[in-house]
Amino acid sequence: EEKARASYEQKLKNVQHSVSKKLLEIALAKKSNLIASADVTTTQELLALAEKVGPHIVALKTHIDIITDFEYEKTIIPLKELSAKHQFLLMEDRKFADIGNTQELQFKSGVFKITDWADFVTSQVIGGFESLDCFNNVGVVAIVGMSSKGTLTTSSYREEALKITLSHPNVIGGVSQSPIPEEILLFTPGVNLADSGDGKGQQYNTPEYVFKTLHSDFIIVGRGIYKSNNPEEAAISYKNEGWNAYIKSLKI
Ligand code: 5IU
Repeated sequence: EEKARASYEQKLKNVQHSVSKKLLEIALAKKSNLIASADVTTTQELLALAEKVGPHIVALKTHIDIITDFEYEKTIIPLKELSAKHQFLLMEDRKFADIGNTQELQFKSGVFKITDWADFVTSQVIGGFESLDCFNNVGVVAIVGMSSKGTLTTSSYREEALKITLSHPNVIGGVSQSPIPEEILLFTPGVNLADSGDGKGQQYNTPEYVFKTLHSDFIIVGRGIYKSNNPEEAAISYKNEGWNAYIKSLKI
């Protein structure tokens, strides 16, 4: 069952998409496979978190529609500056789930104008292959499997979702709690060192488990970092745990 995983260097040689390359380059440069999920609700908290954890992460994952006081100029412009200053990418976890035309409007219009600032976005693939065509200026992380209790992403759903994930040129990887083919990147949320769940259906694993068993490429950590008394220290500890677990998983 246990087999050595592909290294970031090996993946870097094989990936085609520019966003996949950037993520792997940042991972190697920072010795980090950590994506911080910034599930905070004000611009001030978002920017403060980005400033603190920025140096230690490969990407900051946002839910931009939960920011109460969102203003493009006050929220996005400084966030972009922090991403350049600390060298991390912006991952908007929008989880698009509609027909292509509607997803395109949600991606390009409204107040958020995700197309103008996100480096990569998450999308369901339930709308079929062509629903992903509109994301041709960013990378897409396809939702293959969810971390929550009772999710409908059964093995037969995941198998079909993977067909789209592997064949669409805009897709750089998948979110899943199961292993996926090595040619794309695996992003795994539901990672926490202190808790096993949140009482609302979330289920947590450790970095050790996700690298060893799933051969994940990137761990996504939300409350483990932003709810911590010291988010910077927490980010450093998830970064180190994640990196050590990755190194170990190379040697199995
Ligand atoms: N997220 C999950 N599980 C999933 C998918 C997305 O937790 O299967 I798809 C998101 C939700 C939240 C973050 O933004 O990842 C995890 O946050 P916590 O570490 O606070 O649970």
